[in-house]
Amino acid sequence: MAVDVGIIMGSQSDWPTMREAAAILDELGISYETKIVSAHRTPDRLWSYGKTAAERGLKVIIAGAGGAAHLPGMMASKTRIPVVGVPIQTRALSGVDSLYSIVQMPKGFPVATMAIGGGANAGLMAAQMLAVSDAALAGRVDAWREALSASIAEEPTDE
Ligand code: RP5
Repeated sequence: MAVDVGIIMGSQSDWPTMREAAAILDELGISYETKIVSAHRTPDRLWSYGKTAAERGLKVIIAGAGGAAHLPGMMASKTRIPVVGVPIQTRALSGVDSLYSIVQMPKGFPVATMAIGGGANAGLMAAQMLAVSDAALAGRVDAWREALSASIAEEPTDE
């Protein structure tokens, strides 16, 4: 069964960040799969995932990695399916290493890079991409955004 979004990550340890993307997709009723695909530890898995992504019907790939975070960029080099990159926060360098590894792609192979730890926004970015050609989803995304705006108090309180 084809799913719209592939959520991939370099390690099990990335899941706490990446499940925030999954939670948004759940909220918005978007189908997805989750896989551990490491650029360094499972390069053959990366290659075959990228090679088959389009024919399997994936429409967006959300890729999270930390440290020497080559997964999003390598995936972008292997498939024309848009890749949303999530730099994972790291202990040694706070995720700046991840961010720099993901964001500076050469012309021709872009990765839409989120903030460090930006799993939720990656889910929203994927949803907004899909909503361009899905009116029902567009309505759900608009409602999600309106609910968030409505939840913001007009004035601060002491509590
Ligand atoms: C990267 O190395 C992963 O994306 C992860 O963020 C980082 C550390 O991985 P583990 O040592 O926790 O498996 O490949």
